[in-house]
Amino acid sequence: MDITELAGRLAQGDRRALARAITLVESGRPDHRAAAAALLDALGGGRQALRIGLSGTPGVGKSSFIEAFGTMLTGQGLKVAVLAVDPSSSRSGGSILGDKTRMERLSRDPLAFIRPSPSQTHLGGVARRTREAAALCEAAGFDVVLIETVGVGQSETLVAEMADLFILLLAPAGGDELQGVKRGIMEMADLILVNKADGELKSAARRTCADYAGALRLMRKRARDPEGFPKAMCVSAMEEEGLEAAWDEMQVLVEWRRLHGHFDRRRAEQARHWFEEEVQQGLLARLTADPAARARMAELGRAVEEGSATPAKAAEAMLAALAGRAED
Ligand SMILES: Nc1nc2c(ncn2[C@@H]2O[C@H](COP(=O)(O)OP(=O)(O)OP(=O)(O)O)[C@@H](O)[C@H]2O)c(=O)[nH]1
Ligand SMILES: [Mg+2]
Repeated sequence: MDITELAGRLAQGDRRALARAITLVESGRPDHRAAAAALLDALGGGRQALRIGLSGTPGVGKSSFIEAFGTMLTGQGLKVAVLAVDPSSSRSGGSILGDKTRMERLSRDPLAFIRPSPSQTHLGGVARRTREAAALCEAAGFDVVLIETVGVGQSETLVAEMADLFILLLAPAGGDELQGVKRGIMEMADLILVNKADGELKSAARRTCADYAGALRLMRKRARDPEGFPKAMCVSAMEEEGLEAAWDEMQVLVEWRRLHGHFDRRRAEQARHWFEEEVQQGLLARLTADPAARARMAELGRAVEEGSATPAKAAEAMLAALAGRAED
């Protein structure tokens, strides 16, 4: 299928076209990369979905939450896409699919589209694929794109960089201590949801929620937030409690940001960030894929080892060589 036809079908919301297009952006083959770039270009960036990043440590209830929250949204007639960034290669390809039992309703829902993380180890590659897949879902007419990631390491930052809203999912803590959530991650959150606020865990969830609400109030105010945000709230994915309240808060926040120009500005900044990221990745790829560049790199490396060139001088020569090739 040619790119124009694929773009046309995708824009009509054809799910098979969307699945094919995502497969295309997942491919690392240079000809596929070129086709993917042409496809994204043909689709333009006209349609917007709300991109929601969701992070949380294993077992906190991300899959259960997405199942319940996603089903609530499709119940309102909204089209929901679910993507995942999974940095651990061992689980790749299985993280969402293996969760079919936890997302049983959503995976059968005609208004929902679920796509597992590709089996790629390189986090940068997964990030690009997810960002491009999110753009494809937007073009295909989805209203909400949920991007899930396991809360370990760098992946939250990547997801926050491609989302309009970033949600941190937590479980009720035993004591009154904060759950060792890194400050940097808290600073990215727009909403903290304490899940499992049901049954015996309910009072612990309320305490945890109060602790985090207090911690959030102590943080530096961000220009992109109205009064009272970021917020901490209790939810139960299992009992489907608090989901509508959480959705209401998300909408309040998004409306305010749209009204004050923060929404579009953030998207613009993100686009710029990904452009720079893409150039850097491209340079690195060139460094490893191009035999001439590799040879020059090895040669300069030896010179540095032998002491006949300083690291700074050799690096300068290497970068000049790469820049020269870029102009070819
Ligand atoms: N009580 C209670 N249990 C929940 C709730 N949500 C999820 N669980 C349970 O918590 C466990 C983990 O839920 P998942 O949805 O698989 O969690 P996850 O964050 O997707 O886990 P990973 O995919 O391993 O990272 C399961 O046994 C769920 O039944 C909830 O709202 N209340
Ligand atoms: Mg899961």
